[in-house]
Amino acid sequence: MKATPNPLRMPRFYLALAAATLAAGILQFRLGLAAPPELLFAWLGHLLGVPWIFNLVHALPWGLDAYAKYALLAASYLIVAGVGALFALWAAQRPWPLRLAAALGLALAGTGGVLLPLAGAGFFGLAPDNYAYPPGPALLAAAGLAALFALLLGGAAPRPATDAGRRRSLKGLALLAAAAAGPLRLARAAGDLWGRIRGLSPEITPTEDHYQVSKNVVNPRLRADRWRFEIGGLVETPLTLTLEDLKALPAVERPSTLICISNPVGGRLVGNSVWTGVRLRDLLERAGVRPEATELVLRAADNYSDSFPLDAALYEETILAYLQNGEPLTPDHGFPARLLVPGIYGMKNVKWLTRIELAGEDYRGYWQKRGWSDRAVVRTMSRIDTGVATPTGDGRVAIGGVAFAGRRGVRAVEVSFDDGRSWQAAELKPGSSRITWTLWRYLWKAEPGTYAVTVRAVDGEGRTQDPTPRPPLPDGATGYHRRKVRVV
Ligand SMILES: Nc1nc2c(c(=O)[nH]1)N[C@H]1C(S)=C(S)[C@@H](COP(=O)(O)O)O[C@H]1N2
Ligand SMILES: [Mo]
Repeated sequence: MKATPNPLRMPRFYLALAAATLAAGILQFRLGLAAPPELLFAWLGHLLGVPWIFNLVHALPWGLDAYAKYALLAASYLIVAGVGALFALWAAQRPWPLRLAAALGLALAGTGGVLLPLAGAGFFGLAPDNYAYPPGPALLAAAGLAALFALLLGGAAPRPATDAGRRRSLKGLALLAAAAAGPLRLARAAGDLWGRIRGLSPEITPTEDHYQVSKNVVNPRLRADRWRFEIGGLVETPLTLTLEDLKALPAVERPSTLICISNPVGGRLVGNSVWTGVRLRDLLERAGVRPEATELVLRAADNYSDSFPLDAALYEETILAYLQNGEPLTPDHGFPARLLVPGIYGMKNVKWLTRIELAGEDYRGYWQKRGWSDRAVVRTMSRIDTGVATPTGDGRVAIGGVAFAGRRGVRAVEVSFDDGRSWQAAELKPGSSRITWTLWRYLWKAEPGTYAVTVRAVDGEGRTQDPTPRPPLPDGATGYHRRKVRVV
């Protein structure tokens, strides 16, 4: 009897795994088809509940919380690979028709036979109407993947991996890691003091540094030529616009600050970009809002939905934006168009927007059904950006950060070196608007050492930031940011 070849030592096995993973990735990233692992994690999330996930993610140190989703995605691909490996162990010795049949069965059972009906029944915490899982393409894709996998897998005699081969793949991995590390930041050129304070956020956040949040493990990628935007519900004339139509309308351009309701005190889920788009009230005027309408329901291509009151829609600053910092929106920031409603937390700034409905009653959106605030008015926040003070050249040192108060504007920022017993006024960078954050700095003559600094802001209505520590869920975090700052 022949010795059983170990598939783990067959180059074809790894080729098959790589091909399957690549194909699954293409399906997910290009076609927006959810892979079974995404459903699995959506289901785990549903079981755990939002507060749990939230606490777990925010317990991660060193800013890793921002990458939690990618870790999940990586884990889900490992699961795909693991199932594939088990199958491979079994299949290596079988004739190819059997191999193919088994692979097809596995793939169809995984996607079509088990997961699709469960997803459709809302089993993954995804109501059927808020999750698009097109069965046709998904089944075809699963079958294609399985066939590829089964065909690539079999036949070849085991060939022991050589050291040279192993070294090659290590080198490949290192190259991949280097590429993933991304472009090196250019050192900030020395300029005026605002620009020289090390660690201080720039006034305008470059798009690649702007935080991203969405409910999706993998975000939708929409085609500009197929995108349609509709206004319906309680209007006189329902409206449908293409991207071209939208771009042909008079546009406004202005910086505006976006903050996620899940941003913890001192957190980085806040950014300030220049957005260009069409005033929502101009669009609503064209459609003719009926007097019974009180609320807007916004729907997006990822089957996300949210709502806000009609008066917020009529703010002069509320726009349907298609440019961020002068460039078309990136896919992750909502290409081709997203809503910006200043003063209301990020979740109501719907990305990949496809439809707005005027309604006469309150509507609970995706996050409201999961326990988050419905009013979602931005609370006053302030943050210390600098971990090390910057010498100013005249014997003093400078620290700084940002402060934001939704649509109320920032009137003052104060810092304390004695845990809030006494407060000193910080300087505000001139030129910020009511709907953007304000950069602040504080200069003093300091001996080398470590200082515990606390910051607080006063909003445009004269109200001091809320000092009570509260977690982000359900209404947004409160409490003062306190941070150790070194003077060297
Ligand atoms: N369609 C859609 N829009 C969405 C979301 C989403 O998951 N789907 N997430 C919201 C949340 S919670 C936030 S904080 C903002 C983040 O926008 P950004 O990624 O451009 O910073 O988008 C909002 N818009
Ligand atoms: Mo958010």
